[in-house]
Amino acid sequence: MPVDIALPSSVRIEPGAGGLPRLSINSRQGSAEIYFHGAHLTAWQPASASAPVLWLSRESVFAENKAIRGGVPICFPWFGANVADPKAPAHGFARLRAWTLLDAQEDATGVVSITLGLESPDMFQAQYRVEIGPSLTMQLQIHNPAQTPFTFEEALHTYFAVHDVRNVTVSGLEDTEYLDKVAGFERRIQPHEAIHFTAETDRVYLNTRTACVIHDPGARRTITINKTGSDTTVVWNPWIDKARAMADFGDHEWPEMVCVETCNVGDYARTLVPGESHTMTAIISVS
Ligand code: TA6
Repeated sequence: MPVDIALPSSVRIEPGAGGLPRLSINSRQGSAEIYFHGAHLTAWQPASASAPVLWLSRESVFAENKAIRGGVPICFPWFGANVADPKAPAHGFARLRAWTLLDAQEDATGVVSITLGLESPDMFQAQYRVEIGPSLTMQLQIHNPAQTPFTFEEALHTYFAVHDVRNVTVSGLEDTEYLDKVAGFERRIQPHEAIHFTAETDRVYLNTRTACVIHDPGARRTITINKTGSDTTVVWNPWIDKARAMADFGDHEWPEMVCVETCNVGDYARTLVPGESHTMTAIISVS
């Protein structure tokens, strides 16, 4: 992976799993790993945390033709199946491409900012900035360099590590409408209570800009997901059967994770006129 960017001492490029090159970040603010493959953040642990915040499957494949299972897959320029092309990869191709390192900085307090880019000249330019500090900021900016409008879906499909999802709740989406993928995308309303997990859960919450909080009493921590530039939030746990059906997901791993995904999907896809840009940001903090 040729890189002509000067790296701060806290940032190294090294061979990762499967020999895929990755950025390894270790500063006084914490540690992280980002693969060039998919600009895929696979690990983050702030100095204040006693355990990793992101979940990564022990069965994940690390190969150029496969998405990494866990961390933060970037779903772009579509989410889920591509209705126009059933043979196209689920969740778009951005997580299957090698991104380019555009910048790496460390500030006086040890906060490290990494910027990676991906472009398809006549379609889009994507820049992804990851800031590793006391909190984690992930910022996906999409620019339309073409002469025609560009419509896309996007998701930061974040897998969070939890002690046991059966004892976890997610607040912030009370009274919010959602599409229930487990029930054929039926439209439902979240009651005035936090989400709790008793079976496969796969929901697209609509028209919501609120912060979500993962309450994880087993790990004695809460994880807060603030967001800007995002109108939908996906919440997912595969539970037993779906976990067993995925080769790159351990049969017994499903209690260890929950996805809370910052996104713009479905009716909330974005359209950029020529020359326009859009930024979606997720800010993750642990307490
Ligand atoms: O975000 C939830 C979801 O759309 C689920 O339906 C499930 O398919 C998950 O994404 C993982 O998708 P992947 O293509 O990464 O296996």
